Amino acid sequence: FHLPSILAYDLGASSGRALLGRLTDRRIEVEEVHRFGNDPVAVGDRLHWDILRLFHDIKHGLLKAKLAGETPGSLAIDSWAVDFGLIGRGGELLGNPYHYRDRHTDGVMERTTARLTPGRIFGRSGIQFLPFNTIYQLAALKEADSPLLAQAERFLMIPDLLRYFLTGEMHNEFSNATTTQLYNPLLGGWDAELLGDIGIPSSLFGTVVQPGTPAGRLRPSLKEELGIGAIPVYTVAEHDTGSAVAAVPALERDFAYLSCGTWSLMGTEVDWPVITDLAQELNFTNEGGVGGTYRLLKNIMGLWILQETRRTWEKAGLTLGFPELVALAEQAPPLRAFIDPDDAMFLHAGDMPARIARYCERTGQRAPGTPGEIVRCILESLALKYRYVLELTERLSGKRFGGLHMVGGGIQNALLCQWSANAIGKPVWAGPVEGSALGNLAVQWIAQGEIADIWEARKIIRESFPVTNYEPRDGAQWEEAYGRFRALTRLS
Ligand code: LFR
Repeated sequence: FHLPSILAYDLGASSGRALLGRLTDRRIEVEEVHRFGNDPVAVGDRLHWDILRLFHDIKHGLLKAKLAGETPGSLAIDSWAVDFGLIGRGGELLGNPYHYRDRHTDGVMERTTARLTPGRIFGRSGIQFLPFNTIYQLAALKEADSPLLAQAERFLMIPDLLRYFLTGEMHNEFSNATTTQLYNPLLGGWDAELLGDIGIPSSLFGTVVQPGTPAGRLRPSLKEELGIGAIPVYTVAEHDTGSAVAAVPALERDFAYLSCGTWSLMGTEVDWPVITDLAQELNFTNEGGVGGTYRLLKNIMGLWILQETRRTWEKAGLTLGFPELVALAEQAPPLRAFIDPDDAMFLHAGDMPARIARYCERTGQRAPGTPGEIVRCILESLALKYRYVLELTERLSGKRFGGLHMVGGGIQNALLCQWSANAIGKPVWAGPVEGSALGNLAVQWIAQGEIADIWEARKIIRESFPVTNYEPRDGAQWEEAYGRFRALTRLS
């Protein structure tokens, strides 16, 4: 006898995956049944997610599982945070969801915080100030007198929306809800006052359900279309970072993590949000997680800068894969020029090599010229930023970390892992790669009583997947570089 497989969809900003997971004798095995691109579409002045194509690929994953002879016992979806769709009369999606990198929020955070004060927003939500937070996206629609908003009856975040397409049921999931900056962890629900402040009706927002809640079954039309059964659908930590942190194979309670993908999310897990003046000043966030935990963390721009650099070169006819780019970086001279990856100039899509050159000019550095030098500059700057944010995490949490757990697709870049260890002067423990999908599977198993809690899940994940150890090297050089990085980036 063994348990049926279950299915996790993990949608990232650049690709989506469907993974079948099987739990046998306290070991997890996974099999990727479908991998698909996630290509946002620019149209007019707007940037949208191609939500129907994503739904198509979710269905396609089910079909491929069926053709492989599998009938998943359940499924769940996680994705990036903050973005949403609005549902109108009759249950139809109004318009195409905006991409969080769309420019319609330009200036909105500044105007909103000037009016409400940062203290009010952070005090009520515990969430870091990022210009694309849902609160500013909704305020932007309100300012623009959006007809979509006028017609809206329900607000669903991306996984809520895709789950609704699958089941016909609407639920707002907790981990993602917290990222809106409109959820109040102290009240345990949507913050009606903040919603009132930005002129958005509370009636759009449903009851918030915890990760690991049964949330319906595949709707009849879909069963018919795909020729499959009424598979149960669960909520999990539908914010991908929440799922990734649930899968960190830590054995100790006080651990530091870095979820490494398009974004780099670094911090620690806490039992209760840290809503203090210092947290606000350092712009840390408290995102809701699994089993009542919170993620005290900070967003770092991450591999996005490298992804956009690669796209820029590709458009110019220079097509290089990530392994080739990393190999070129390794050959370039070390620790020359640095950027602050979190400078606002790197947030939007565009010509990153040109922006890096501009940043270097502005800060009196010789700009990197060759592709190898540019990639080296990006990766070293990320590693140095990790050191800075790790120090802030220790300061804010009062914890001391013996090393750093790295999870997510970015850890396939061994050079970045090694340089991160060098920069922080502590070991990096890298693994697993499919952090979010594993956290997604684990929460489904917890909900079904197969795994006791996230601590047991972490132990099982540790025993099921390899973790690569990177010991710090070249301490003196990195120490000197960190001093220069701090001075250049004028970080307090
Ligand atoms: C990572 C992530 C981050 C969130 C960003 C935008 O994939 O979910 O946690 O800040 O995407 O939604």
